[in-house]
Amino acid sequence: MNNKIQENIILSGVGLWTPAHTITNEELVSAYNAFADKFNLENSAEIEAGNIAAKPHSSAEFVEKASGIKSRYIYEKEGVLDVNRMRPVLEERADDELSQQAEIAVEAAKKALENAGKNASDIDAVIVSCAYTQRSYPAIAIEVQEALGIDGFGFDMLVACSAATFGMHRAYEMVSAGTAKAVLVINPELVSPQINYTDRDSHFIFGDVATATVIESSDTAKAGHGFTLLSTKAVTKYSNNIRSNFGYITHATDADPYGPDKLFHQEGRKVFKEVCPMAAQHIIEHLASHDLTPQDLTRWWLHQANINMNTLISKKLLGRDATREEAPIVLDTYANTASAGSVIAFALHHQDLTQGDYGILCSFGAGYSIGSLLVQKR
Ligand code: CO8
Repeated sequence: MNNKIQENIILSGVGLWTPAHTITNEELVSAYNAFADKFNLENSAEIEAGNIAAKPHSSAEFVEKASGIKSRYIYEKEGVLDVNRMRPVLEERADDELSQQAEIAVEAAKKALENAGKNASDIDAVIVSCAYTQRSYPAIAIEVQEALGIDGFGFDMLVACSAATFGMHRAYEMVSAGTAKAVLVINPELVSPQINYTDRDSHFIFGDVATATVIESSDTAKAGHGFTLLSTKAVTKYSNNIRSNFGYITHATDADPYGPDKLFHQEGRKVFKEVCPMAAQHIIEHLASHDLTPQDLTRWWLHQANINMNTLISKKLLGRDATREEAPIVLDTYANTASAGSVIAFALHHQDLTQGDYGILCSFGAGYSIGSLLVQKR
């Protein structure tokens, strides 16, 4: 089936907010290893009796080789490297203060508006789309709408790794249907509070960030600026291999609200094996619906979970390794930022494209969920 090609929906602005703090692999591993030693000492009798397993050391070399990650940005570093805490220290804010997530969303949104040449009065819908929201209601999007002075409406949506692309899909459809003229899609990925820094398998994977995009009609977009959003494609397939069970039900089940299963956990190997072929097939089908092949693309802004995944996917598509110019990598410094990875890659690596060049943004991961947007430089 050929995609209905839209020529009047424009991705006109992108914004990236990067936290001030960083944590290197070495810092993280050294804190984890100190924690493991302390745990093993405190539990030596139980470990010797074979009742619990000793915690093995993590290694900075393993992390870089297995994931491509060297460092990550973090909203609040205090507490994460403290062996007696192993989680960030965030203050509880009063109801009349801006929430942490709205704060970083506003920062990214302002940059996207500036990049698109828009004011708050030009926007009539706000979507906050990310892996977690820090509360259920009022929606973070409505708080951001208020903070920026935007009329119209806003809502939150959660689709884990594909929240950003799926949020942009909704904006595309709203502009296409005429229910909004210009939509701000924001991805405040404040994920560090959900990371189990005491789990060797996953303590290194994530970083915090916020990204935002403006999607509007060509009637209002600055002439020649931005990218025409040609079409979108999405697929989901249920999998328990990436999961977080944190939620409001815990209040009634009496389970530990912060137990290991309530935080991010995954079967990383299975995810790798199952998601890579799905993502490659998804992209091929999306391009084929436009009579395009992978060779016709100038740029691939891929999800940033693991460098080996991106290498494998681009190899399946191109029959060779993609160059860093073709498929930029940002996870070496940002780590996995949940749904924001492909948008960070787009924000940092799109300025050199010339009129008519094609590119694709594609997310893949938890759900499973895969979302892509085919764009063409105006
Ligand atoms: N240090 C040293 N050794 C280690 C470590 C470590 N930290 N961890 C594991 N090892 C050891 C293991 O014990 C194992 O040893 P042995 O062979 O003796 O048993 C060996 O290294 C290999 O272990 P793995 O098989 O686990 O390692 P992999 O090579 O598979 O690499 C990865 C692990 C990096 C996790 C890899 O499997 C991977 O990246 N998979 C894909 C993961 C992925 O994409 N996940 C999606 C993430 S979800 C998402 O993007 C958004 C979700 C929502 C946001 C949540 C925010 C909190």
